[in-house]
Formats: sequence, C-alpha cells, structure tokens
Amino acid sequence: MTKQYQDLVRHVLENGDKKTDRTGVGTISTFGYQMRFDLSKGFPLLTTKRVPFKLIKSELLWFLRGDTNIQFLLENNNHIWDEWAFERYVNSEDYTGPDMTDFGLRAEKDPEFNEIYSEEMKKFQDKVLTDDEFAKQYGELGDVYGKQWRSWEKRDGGTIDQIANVIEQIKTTPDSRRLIVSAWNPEDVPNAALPPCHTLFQFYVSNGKLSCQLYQRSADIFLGVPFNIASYSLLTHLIARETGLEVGEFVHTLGDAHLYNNHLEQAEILLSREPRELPTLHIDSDLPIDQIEMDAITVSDYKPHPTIKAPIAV
Ligand code: DHF
Ligand code: TMP
Repeated sequence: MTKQYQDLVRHVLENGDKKTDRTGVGTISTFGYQMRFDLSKGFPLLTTKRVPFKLIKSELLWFLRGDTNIQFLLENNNHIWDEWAFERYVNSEDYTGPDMTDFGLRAEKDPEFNEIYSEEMKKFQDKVLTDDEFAKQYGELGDVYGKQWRSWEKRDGGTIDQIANVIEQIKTTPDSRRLIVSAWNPEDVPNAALPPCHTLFQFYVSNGKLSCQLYQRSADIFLGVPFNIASYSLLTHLIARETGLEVGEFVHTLGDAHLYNNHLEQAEILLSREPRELPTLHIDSDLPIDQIEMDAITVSDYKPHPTIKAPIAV
C-alpha cells in the first residue's frame, strides 16, 4: 500500500504541471490516476508518516450519523474541519473581531497575525462546544457528506438515505451495477463550505467479497489522500460486516491530483523512508453502522515512521 502511495507522490513530483489554485498556495498537479488496495492484505494506513487513525474514525462516524456540524468533531478532539466553519463565521455579520481575510495564507506568513488568528480560532471552538445556539448557526458546514449520504433532498420534498439504500441493495441484488452513492449535487455546490472532494463511490460484489471504488475530483496528496484511503477502506470494512461479505479491494481514482508547493520538502522526506508492515483493523461491535461506538474500532500493529507536519491550504 505504502509503495503505491509513494509511487503516486513520485509520479506527481516527476510529471506534475505548475498550477495556481483557489487557495493561493499553488500546486504541481496531474490529472487522472488510479491506485488499488487489496484490503485482505492489511489495513491501508500509511507507514512512512504517522496518520492519526482516531481522526479518520471520528470523521467517518460523523458522516455516517448524517451529521454536518463540527460540534461532534470538536467533542471528539477532531479539528480537521475547523477552518471551513470558521471561515463562514468570520465572513458573517455576527463576527466583530479583527479582520480575518485570507487567514490561512496570512497565518502561515505572519507570526504576529498567527497569534491573533489562533486566539480567535480558540474562542470560536469554545463557543461551538459550549453554546448550542451558536453551534447550530456557525458549526454547520452545510450540504457536505453527512447530509448528502443520509438525507439527500428530493426536489418534490422528502429525503433519500443513500447509505441505507446501498446496504439494502448489496444484500438483495449484489450483482447490481448501480451500487452508487453520490455526494455531488450541482444544485447544492454553492451551499457547501467545501464542495465534496470525494464525489461519488460505487460498490461491487464478486466471490463473496465487497469492493469499493471512489472517484475523488480533487486530491491533496500529502494531507488529504492518506486520510481518504483509510477512511474509504474503513467504510468498505464496515459495510462488508453489515452485509455479511468479506472485503475485496479499495480502488482509488483521482481527478486533479496535486502536491501543494509548501508540501514538497515533506514529500521528499516521506519518499526517503522505507515502507513498513501494514496494521490490522478490528471492529468489535454488533451495532448497526451509524451507531458503532468509537472505541469498538481499532488498529493493531501500526508502527509508522514519525509524523511530518504540513500546513493545510484553506
Ligand atoms: N483542504 C485541503 N487543502 N486539503 C485537504 O486535505 C482538506 N481536507 C479536509 C478539508 N479541507 C481540506 C478534510 N480532511 C487534515 C487531514 C484531512 C482533512 C483535513 C485536515 C490534516 O490537517 N491532517 C494532519 C493532522 C491534523 C491534526 O492532527 O489535527 C496530518 O498531518 O495528517
Ligand atoms: P478545491 O475545492 O478547490 O478542490 O479544494 C479542496 C482541497 O481539499 C483540495 O486540495 C483537495 C483537498 N481535499 C482532499 O484531498 N481530501 C478531502 O477529503 C477533502 C475534503 C479535501
């Protein structure tokens, strides 16, 4: 697994074109790439840097609960979505603090601003955690995964639970070629804090094994992709367990696959490291997929190289 990921990093370093991007950071980028992970050969959690599995788990359980409010994530010490909720808040009329225009870029470049920003962010997090009314308004990310997966809005009213439907279809018509969950609704794109990066996924059953393929329109190779691989592999395990199947492959198809310009040194460090044995996943629960307890999901024998820090482009 780690080798396939390292090959992707190398591919983009060697063949990527320079591109500007929405965040102002700039990337090197290629278009169209595919990786395949055999889930029976260990759990694909990157070993050439430590990837925080706890955060992947709480984010996936958050999606599966149909939740789109970062309050749940903060309660689980998960801060991976904070910037996108914060951005909505500082752009609203209720925000009266110091100017936060382009806070992501400025916090990187200007230590003095970074201090002011960190303080405002801390206040924001505390408020989302302790003030339910505030959380309802500004912890909300809008039409992101939880909403699209569990309560897709129909144009004639009512909602569609795509996860429940796909589980039912896998059980009753496993040979179906329509085992699809889509997060991309063009009508909702303007209302999402960040339009879905993992756009659409499809399941496939053969020889008693469940496989999953994800089409990811935009892929931050250093920060997002290791999370995305582990998250969809975990989802495949959870759905296989729910439908009485073994796990097959996770196929990861990328659209714009990019390395941000401020991740290039980190990428070189990663490439210099020797891949290690993959960990094993354990799911110890009889509860249905959206009620599984956080502690029931664990990985054992995960012995990665140390963390490599990298700034996230907002
Ligand atoms: N924006 C960008 N530019 N790239 C992303 O990957 C991304 N991902 C989002 C939201 N917006 C995004 C949601 N997923 C991290 C990983 C995944 C993620 C968001 C953030 C991240 O920062 N990972 C750090 C550890 C963070 C921590 O410990 O809190 C890492 O080193 O993996
Ligand atoms: P974009 O909407 O302009 O494509 O920016 C989204 C960025 O976030 C892009 O760098 C891809 C990255 N990303 C991931 O790689 N994986 C994810 O799961 C998410 C949410 C974002």
